[in-house]
Formats: sequence, C-alpha cells, structure tokens
Amino acid sequence: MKIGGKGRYPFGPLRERFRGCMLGLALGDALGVPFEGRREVRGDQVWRAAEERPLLRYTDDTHMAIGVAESLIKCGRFEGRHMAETFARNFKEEPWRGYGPGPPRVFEKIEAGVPWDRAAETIYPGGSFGNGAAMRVAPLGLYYCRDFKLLPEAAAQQSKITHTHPLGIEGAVLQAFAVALAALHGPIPSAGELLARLRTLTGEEIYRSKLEEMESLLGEPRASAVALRLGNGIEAFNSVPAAICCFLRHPGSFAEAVVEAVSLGGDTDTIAAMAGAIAGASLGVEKIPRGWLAKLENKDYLDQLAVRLWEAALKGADGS
Ligand code: F2R
Ligand code: MG
Ligand code: MG
Repeated sequence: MKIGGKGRYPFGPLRERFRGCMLGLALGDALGVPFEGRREVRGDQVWRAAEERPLLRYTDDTHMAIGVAESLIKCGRFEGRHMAETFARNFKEEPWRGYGPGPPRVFEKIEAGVPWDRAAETIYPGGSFGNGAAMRVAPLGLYYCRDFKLLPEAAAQQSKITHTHPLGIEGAVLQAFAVALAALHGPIPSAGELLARLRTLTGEEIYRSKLEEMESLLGEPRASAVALRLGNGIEAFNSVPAAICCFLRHPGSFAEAVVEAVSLGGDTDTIAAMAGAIAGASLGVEKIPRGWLAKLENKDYLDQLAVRLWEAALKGADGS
C-alpha cells in the first residue's frame, strides 16, 4: 500500500496500532521524565531506570492526550469547546502533572467564559510555540488517519486551544500526520517516502529545513548529532523533528526509538512521548516491551481509551 494512498483498510492490525500509539505515548513520557533537562543521557541509564522504577508515571503530555481522546470519543469529531473544557476539567483534577506555564492560564480563561478559540491568543506575544499541542495530538492523528483532508485542519484547531503561534500549530500538524501515516501503513517501507509526504505539509522554513536535514541523520551513528542538528528543546520546532527522526532511525524497534529519544536530553519526556506515539502506531502494541507496559500508570484506562477511539474512528462520524 502506498503511503497516504486509498489502499485496503487494515481493520485488524489497526486496533493494535491504536493501542500501541496511546500506550507508546504514555511510556515514552514516563520513561523520559526522570531525565528532563539533562544535556545528554546514555541509553543504558534509560534501560536501568526503566527496570528499577516500580511504577512508570506519566506527565502532562499523556494527561492532555487523554483529554484529546476522551473528547473525540464523546463528540465523534473534533469539537473545540468540548475539548477545551475537557482539558480544563482534567487539569483541575490533576494539576500536579508538570504542565507548561501557558496551558493553566488558558484553562482559567476558558473557565471564565472566554471562547475556546480566543483564550490562548494573549498568553505569549504571537501565541505559544511550545510543544504542548504536538505532544498531545496523537489520538487525533489516529482518529482522522483515514481522512487526510480533515486531519490538518482538525490538528491545527486542537492546537489553537492553547498554542496559536504558526510554529506551535505546524509542529502539531506534522506530529498528527506522522502518527496517522504510521497507523494507516504499519511498518514503514521507506523513510524517504514518509519524509517527502511530511514535507508537503510544511509552510514554515524551519520545519522544511529540519525535515530535509533528517535524511542525512538516518545513517548517522551518533545520536548526539540528532540533538545538535534538530534540537531537543521545549519549542515545537526543536522537538517534533527530533521525535520523528528517532522513530525513522529505528523503524523496527519501539524500545530503541524511545530510548534514543530520551538519550537526546532536553525535553526528554515530550520527545520520547512523541517518538513513542509514532513507533507504537507503526509497530502495534505487541512490539512494546511487556515489562514496561506492566508498570505503566493507568495502563488499563489508556488501553480502553485506545480501543474506544478505534471503535469511534470506525464509525467515523465525519471521517468516512
Ligand atoms: N513544563 C514542563 N517541564 C518543566 C518542569 C516541570 C516540573 N518537573 C514540574 O513537575 O512542575 N513540561 C511540559 O511542558 C512542555 C509543554 O509546554 P507547553 O504546553 O507548550 O507550554 P507553554 O507555556 O505554552 O510553552 C512552553 C515554553 O515555550 C516557550 N515559549 C512558547 N511560546 C513562546 C513565545 N511566543 N515566545 C517566547 N517563548 C515562548 C516558553 O519558554 C514557554 O514556557 C512539555 O515539555 C511538557 O512535558
Ligand atoms: Mg511532560
Ligand atoms: Mg516535556
């Protein structure tokens, strides 16, 4: 099947890829968080931490992705107001998940009655270009994986709840597409084809040049070169390309993609959450190490959510 083409819809494996994506996102987040802010991390440190920790606890990345999934399941489509209110309600229940500084201020405004598509406008000059909209967008990429016409607009709109800067929005669109292509296609036949598809979505020079640069990093032995050339920071343009690259450098191994994402240092939970979401969507839940899954916080709820999202996507209120 050609990437993004209208091939036969692989019903059976798709369910396992939805599960792989949601659980992979949460695991990347949980495995990355102990190393947040480090300059560089060795792979063996990540493996050891995963083995030694009794519980793999996730952060805001997964907490917000849960909100995206809950809203899509409930509404059967993207509904901005509902998703914004879901984020605000979930934040109130668990404000300690390590949220970025902007979103809680947006939620306050939403609760005060500011419309969902206006609340984020004044938090940062020009809007936020943080990676918060990209880190949570995976369930929407799954939900709209059969509809490449609706997907970019839905990804951009969900971004605007908290992130209105064009660079924050484009990062979320790219991450949503990477997840959608991975879920639809499964194991990727060619990194070049996926990158070419993603390049057609870029309007911003920084993403275009980083996607171009990525091809030369696929055979690069040193992971540190990925952080050096693509970034490892909290800004969407310094983390979304790095996450996609970690997946493309290890397209057949969920564990290696996620461990490498953490090893880049910087915004480790978020880069690993995004790499884990793409790798899980491509490879399916069966390729995620069982020992890690067994220790993941709220594993059963995340798994149920993935299956319910898959069922909702099959009904496809506006996607089929
Ligand atoms: N917040 C964190 N990590 C900090 C440590 C948390 C601590 N461990 C704890 O437990 O409390 N991680 C989470 O935040 C990131 C996502 O952030 P989000 O949602 O994008 O937030 P925000 O505030 O919109 O943007 C983040 C930063 O980006 C810079 N920035 C954004 N737009 C800007 C603009 N227009 N001009 C200048 N700077 C801009 C600012 O520095 C923002 O603070 C994820 O890593 C998640 O894991
Ligand atoms: Mg986080
Ligand atoms: Mg983070």
